[in-house]
Amino acid sequence: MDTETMQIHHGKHHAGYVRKLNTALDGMDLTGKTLNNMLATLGEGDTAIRNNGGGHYNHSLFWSILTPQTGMQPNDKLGGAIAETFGSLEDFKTLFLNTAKTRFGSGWGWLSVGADGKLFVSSTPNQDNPLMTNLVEQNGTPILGVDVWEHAYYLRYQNLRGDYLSNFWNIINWEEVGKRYLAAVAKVG
Ligand code: MN3
Repeated sequence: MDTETMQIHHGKHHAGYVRKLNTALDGMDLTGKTLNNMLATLGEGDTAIRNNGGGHYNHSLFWSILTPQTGMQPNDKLGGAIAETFGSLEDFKTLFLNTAKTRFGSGWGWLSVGADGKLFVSSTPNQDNPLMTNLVEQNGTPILGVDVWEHAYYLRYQNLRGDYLSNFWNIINWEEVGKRYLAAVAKVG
Protein backbone atom coordinates (compact mmCIF):
# COMPACT_ATOMS: atom_id res chain seq x y z
CA MET A 1 0.00 0.00 0.00
CA ASP A 2 1.35 3.41 -0.88
CA THR A 3 1.57 6.63 1.09
CA GLU A 4 -0.27 8.86 -1.38
CA THR A 5 -3.33 6.59 -1.49
CA MET A 6 -3.38 6.38 2.30
CA GLN A 7 -3.05 10.16 2.73
CA ILE A 8 -5.88 10.91 0.34
CA HIS A 9 -7.98 8.06 1.71
CA HIS A 10 -7.59 9.15 5.33
CA GLY A 11 -7.31 12.92 4.88
CA LYS A 12 -10.03 13.41 2.28
CA HIS A 13 -12.44 10.48 2.16
CA HIS A 14 -12.56 9.53 5.84
CA ALA A 15 -12.53 13.17 6.97
CA GLY A 16 -15.51 13.79 4.66
CA TYR A 17 -17.56 11.05 6.35
CA VAL A 18 -16.79 12.51 9.78
CA ARG A 19 -17.77 16.02 8.69
CA LYS A 20 -21.07 14.85 7.17
CA LEU A 21 -21.80 12.61 10.15
CA ASN A 22 -21.41 15.61 12.45
CA THR A 23 -23.83 17.56 10.28
CA ALA A 24 -26.34 14.70 10.37
CA LEU A 25 -26.09 14.44 14.18
CA ASP A 26 -26.36 18.18 14.73
CA GLY A 27 -29.40 18.92 16.91
CA MET A 28 -30.14 15.25 17.67
CA ASP A 29 -30.43 14.05 21.26
CA LEU A 30 -27.44 11.76 21.63
CA THR A 31 -27.89 10.97 25.33
CA GLY A 32 -26.74 7.41 25.99
CA LYS A 33 -26.06 6.76 22.33
CA THR A 34 -22.89 5.36 20.80
CA LEU A 35 -22.05 5.11 17.13
CA ASN A 36 -22.26 1.31 17.43
CA ASN A 37 -25.79 1.28 18.82
CA MET A 38 -26.94 3.92 16.34
CA LEU A 39 -25.70 1.74 13.49
CA ALA A 40 -27.32 -1.34 15.02
CA THR A 41 -30.77 0.26 14.99
CA LEU A 42 -30.68 2.09 11.64
CA GLY A 43 -33.59 1.73 9.24
CA GLU A 44 -33.68 1.93 5.44
CA GLY A 45 -34.37 5.65 5.43
CA ASP A 46 -31.55 6.78 7.71
CA THR A 47 -29.31 7.56 4.75
CA ALA A 48 -27.04 10.24 6.22
CA ILE A 49 -26.05 8.21 9.28
CA ARG A 50 -25.98 4.98 7.29
CA ASN A 51 -23.47 6.39 4.78
CA ASN A 52 -21.41 8.68 6.98
CA GLY A 53 -21.68 6.90 10.35
CA GLY A 54 -20.96 3.65 8.49
CA GLY A 55 -18.12 5.34 6.63
CA HIS A 56 -16.58 6.62 9.86
CA TYR A 57 -16.94 3.30 11.70
CA ASN A 58 -15.63 1.24 8.78
CA HIS A 59 -12.57 3.38 8.15
CA SER A 60 -11.70 3.62 11.87
CA LEU A 61 -11.73 -0.18 12.02
CA PHE A 62 -9.75 -0.42 8.76
CA TRP A 63 -6.89 1.83 9.95
CA SER A 64 -6.72 -0.04 13.26
CA ILE A 65 -6.21 -3.46 11.65
CA LEU A 66 -3.36 -2.37 9.35
CA THR A 67 0.30 -2.49 10.39
CA PRO A 68 3.62 -1.55 8.79
CA GLN A 69 4.89 -4.90 10.09
CA THR A 70 4.33 -7.63 7.49
CA GLY A 71 3.56 -11.29 7.96
CA MET A 72 1.85 -11.33 11.38
CA GLN A 73 -0.20 -14.40 12.29
CA PRO A 74 -3.45 -14.78 14.26
CA ASN A 75 -3.00 -15.71 17.94
CA ASP A 76 -3.97 -19.19 19.18
CA LYS A 77 -7.58 -18.39 20.13
CA LEU A 78 -8.46 -16.62 16.89
CA GLY A 79 -6.33 -18.98 14.80
CA GLY A 80 -8.14 -21.93 16.38
CA ALA A 81 -11.56 -20.41 15.71
CA ILE A 82 -10.59 -19.69 12.10
CA ALA A 83 -9.40 -23.27 11.60
CA GLU A 84 -12.54 -24.65 13.23
CA THR A 85 -14.88 -22.51 11.11
CA PHE A 86 -13.12 -22.37 7.76
CA GLY A 87 -10.80 -25.42 7.77
CA SER A 88 -7.48 -23.54 7.85
CA LEU A 89 -6.03 -20.05 7.70
CA GLU A 90 -5.34 -20.62 3.99
CA ASP A 91 -8.98 -21.61 3.36
CA PHE A 92 -10.12 -18.53 5.27
CA LYS A 93 -7.77 -16.32 3.25
CA THR A 94 -9.18 -17.67 -0.03
CA LEU A 95 -12.79 -17.18 1.07
CA PHE A 96 -12.25 -13.77 2.62
CA LEU A 97 -10.25 -12.27 -0.26
CA ASN A 98 -12.58 -13.77 -2.85
CA THR A 99 -15.65 -12.43 -1.06
CA ALA A 100 -14.07 -8.96 -1.03
CA LYS A 101 -12.86 -9.24 -4.62
CA THR A 102 -16.27 -10.21 -5.99
CA ARG A 103 -18.21 -7.49 -4.17
CA PHE A 104 -19.98 -5.78 -7.06
CA GLY A 105 -19.23 -2.05 -7.14
CA SER A 106 -18.12 -0.32 -3.95
CA GLY A 107 -18.18 -1.87 -0.51
CA TRP A 108 -16.37 -3.90 2.12
CA GLY A 109 -15.34 -7.45 2.93
CA TRP A 110 -15.72 -8.60 6.54
CA LEU A 111 -14.83 -11.19 9.13
CA SER A 112 -17.32 -10.94 11.99
CA VAL A 113 -18.50 -12.64 15.14
CA GLY A 114 -22.20 -13.55 15.01
CA ALA A 115 -24.72 -13.64 17.87
CA ASP A 116 -23.83 -17.34 18.31
CA GLY A 117 -20.17 -16.41 18.92
CA LYS A 118 -19.15 -18.00 15.61
CA LEU A 119 -17.05 -16.39 12.89
CA PHE A 120 -18.51 -15.62 9.49
CA VAL A 121 -17.37 -13.93 6.27
CA SER A 122 -19.59 -11.49 4.39
CA SER A 123 -19.52 -8.43 2.23
CA THR A 124 -21.67 -5.30 2.23
CA PRO A 125 -22.29 -2.55 -0.34
CA ASN A 126 -21.31 1.10 0.04
CA GLN A 127 -20.62 1.98 3.71
CA ASP A 128 -22.92 -0.63 5.24
CA ASN A 129 -21.44 -3.07 7.76
CA PRO A 130 -22.51 -6.16 9.71
CA LEU A 131 -23.54 -4.07 12.76
CA MET A 132 -26.54 -2.78 10.78
CA THR A 133 -29.02 -5.41 11.95
CA ASN A 134 -31.92 -4.21 9.80
CA LEU A 135 -29.89 -3.71 6.63
CA VAL A 136 -27.66 -6.77 6.28
CA GLU A 137 -28.28 -10.46 5.63
CA GLN A 138 -25.87 -11.56 8.36
CA ASN A 139 -25.57 -9.48 11.51
CA GLY A 140 -22.55 -9.50 13.83
CA THR A 141 -19.57 -7.60 15.18
CA PRO A 142 -16.91 -6.97 12.52
CA ILE A 143 -13.35 -7.74 13.66
CA LEU A 144 -11.58 -7.47 10.28
CA GLY A 145 -12.65 -5.40 7.31
CA VAL A 146 -11.22 -4.41 3.96
CA ASP A 147 -12.25 -1.41 1.91
CA VAL A 148 -12.84 -2.35 -1.73
CA TRP A 149 -13.96 1.06 -2.92
CA GLU A 150 -11.77 2.06 -5.86
CA HIS A 151 -10.47 5.06 -3.88
CA ALA A 152 -8.70 2.55 -1.59
CA TYR A 153 -6.47 1.20 -4.38
CA TYR A 154 -6.89 3.00 -7.68
CA LEU A 155 -3.78 5.20 -7.57
CA ARG A 156 -1.42 2.28 -7.17
CA TYR A 157 -3.30 -0.74 -8.47
CA GLN A 158 -5.65 0.89 -11.01
CA ASN A 159 -8.40 -1.69 -11.58
CA LEU A 160 -6.45 -4.58 -10.02
CA ARG A 161 -8.51 -5.18 -6.91
CA GLY A 162 -7.01 -8.69 -6.52
CA ASP A 163 -3.44 -7.34 -6.31
CA TYR A 164 -4.49 -4.78 -3.73
CA LEU A 165 -6.16 -7.50 -1.66
CA SER A 166 -3.07 -9.75 -1.78
CA ASN A 167 -1.02 -6.82 -0.51
CA PHE A 168 -3.62 -6.04 2.14
CA TRP A 169 -3.41 -9.61 3.46
CA ASN A 170 0.30 -9.17 4.26
CA ILE A 171 -0.20 -6.08 6.41
CA ILE A 172 -3.08 -7.22 8.61
CA ASN A 173 -2.49 -6.43 12.28
CA TRP A 174 -3.53 -9.81 13.67
CA GLU A 175 -2.87 -8.69 17.23
CA GLU A 176 -5.59 -6.04 16.88
CA VAL A 177 -7.95 -8.46 15.10
CA GLY A 178 -7.34 -10.97 17.92
CA LYS A 179 -8.23 -8.35 20.55
CA ARG A 180 -11.39 -7.49 18.68
CA TYR A 181 -12.24 -11.19 18.44
CA LEU A 182 -11.94 -11.73 22.21
CA ALA A 183 -14.01 -8.61 22.96
CA ALA A 184 -16.73 -9.64 20.51
CA VAL A 185 -16.91 -13.19 21.86
CA ALA A 186 -17.03 -11.93 25.45
CA LYS A 187 -19.94 -9.64 24.50
CA VAL A 188 -22.13 -12.47 23.18
CA GLY A 189 -21.26 -14.53 26.28
MN1 MN3 B 1 -12.55 4.18 1.85
